[in-house]
Amino acid sequence: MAEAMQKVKAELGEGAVLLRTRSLELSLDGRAGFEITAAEESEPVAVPRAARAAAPAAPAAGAPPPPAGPIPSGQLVSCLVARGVDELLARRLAEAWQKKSRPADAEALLKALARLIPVRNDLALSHQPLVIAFVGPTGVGKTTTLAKLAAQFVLDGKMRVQLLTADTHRIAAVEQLEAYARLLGTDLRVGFDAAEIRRLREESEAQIVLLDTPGIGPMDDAGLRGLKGILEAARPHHAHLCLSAGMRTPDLRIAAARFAALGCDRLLFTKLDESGTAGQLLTALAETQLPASYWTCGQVVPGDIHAATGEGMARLILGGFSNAESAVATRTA
Ligand SMILES: Nc1nc2c(ncn2[C@@H]2O[C@H](COP(=O)(O)OP(=O)(O)OP(=O)(O)O)[C@@H](O)[C@H]2O)c(=O)[nH]1
Ligand SMILES: [Mg+2]
Repeated sequence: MAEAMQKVKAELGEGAVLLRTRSLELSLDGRAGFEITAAEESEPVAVPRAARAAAPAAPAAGAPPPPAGPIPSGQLVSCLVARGVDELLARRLAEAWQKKSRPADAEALLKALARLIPVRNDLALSHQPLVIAFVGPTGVGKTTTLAKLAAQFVLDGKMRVQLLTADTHRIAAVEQLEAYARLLGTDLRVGFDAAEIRRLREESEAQIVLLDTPGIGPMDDAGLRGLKGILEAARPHHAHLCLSAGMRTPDLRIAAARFAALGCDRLLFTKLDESGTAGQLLTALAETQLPASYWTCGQVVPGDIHAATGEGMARLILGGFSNAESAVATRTA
């Protein structure tokens, strides 16, 4: 992969951006290989996404369009609830906004919501190695998201990246990460218990270590205790609690509370492309009081990820995924 990236950079320049990587079982000369799709930096990464957003199938089913013009105060709560915001929270927000001002127009609402959403995606770079953990319920996209960020660090080329996994329970979990490590040309270490994770962290000569953890059901007390032990051993500087936008609000609330108690410092929202609404994410933000770090919107590594901003999150919530995506695409184009 590193060699391939050198070729890509030689062809497209230092700013080359990886759009998609795909393992090929067999290449024409009979050896296994992989296919890379890359673009020059001046070609916005958002181009394929913008194209997708414009396709009729792309908008998540049921996503209401962004509100336009003034929203009558009597409809503010139902407008938020239709976008997935928990009713109690919607009432509290509507009351607070109505005290302040005239009928909320869509743009004012967007700005007010953006100010309410804490975001954080800085890195504590003074630490070496800087350890970043990805935790959360099963199947939310922890490993894929880790791979997206690892690819970005590798492409950036400024830091030596190592992958570390504590997920040795699920069948093929290590193989999944091995495939990414091979593609990215990074080191992968596997820790079978907390003691090994501690040792591997201490021995690491990387500048940044991305730690994958096993998916745990939020009601699985023993699993959560095991995860706590892993996190205590790994002492991550940042721990992204990954939550899927497809989770039901009551489940989001429980998962947010139980995982945040393990010491996560950021919320990372996944699968926005699969969810008709995003207002439910406010419940996780309100429950934990943690900032949002990133949101993901597809399976493409490393393309389908955005750093969270207050405005981006507010657009997601008020206008749905396709609206927020095209806003990002317009700005980067
Ligand atoms: N549509 C969509 N799919 C995603 C996204 N992120 C991950 N996936 C897919 O979700 C599935 C599970 O992803 P993983 O990264 O293995 O999830 P995980 O949380 O590591 O799973 P466990 O380790 O089993 O708990 C895979 O098919 C991913 O390609 C996303 O943002 N959107
Ligand atoms: Mg995983």
